[in-house]
Amino acid sequence: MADKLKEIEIDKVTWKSIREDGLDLDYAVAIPREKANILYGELEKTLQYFTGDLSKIKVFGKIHPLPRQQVAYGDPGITYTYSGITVPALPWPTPVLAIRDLLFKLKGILYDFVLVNKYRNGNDHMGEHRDNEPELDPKYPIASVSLGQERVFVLKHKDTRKPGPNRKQIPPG
Ligand SMILES: O=C(O)CCC(=O)C(=O)O
Repeated sequence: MADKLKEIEIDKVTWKSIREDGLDLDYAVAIPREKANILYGELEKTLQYFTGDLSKIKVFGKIHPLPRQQVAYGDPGITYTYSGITVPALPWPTPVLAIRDLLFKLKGILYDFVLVNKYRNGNDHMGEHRDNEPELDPKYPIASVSLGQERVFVLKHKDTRKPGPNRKQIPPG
């Protein structure tokens, strides 16, 4: 697999960008479909998702099962805390390292941690969140690699929750 991703000619990857207030996003289809499918199959064979307490989150003091499968990999000793759980970074599996290497070639950043989310079906999801945990270094961009079926990725300005002309109280009736 690593060889397959190494074949990608990074100079030929076409990037697009969105720059808005509070948003600085570059995106591309960097992994051609055939390679992406092979990589997905390899990940399916290799990854084992967290179970037990590591597959639950705490929201407003209540424990809920995660509405997706999750596992984390990274350099030794790294942990990541969010929504009331602390997940340990397991040692990098080969196909995940191949993605890390590709990101290094594309962006010159050697990532030290990844949280893998698997959405088993259309009901699995990720809730609104800000990725502002203290472990995340704001100097480095978050990289997101999406494999499998097409899914909707929604980006919202943090102020959309504030009161404003588009937010009105609706009386009952
Ligand atoms: O699965 C995705 O692409 C979203 C992941 C995400 O937003 C996160 O893990 O913080």
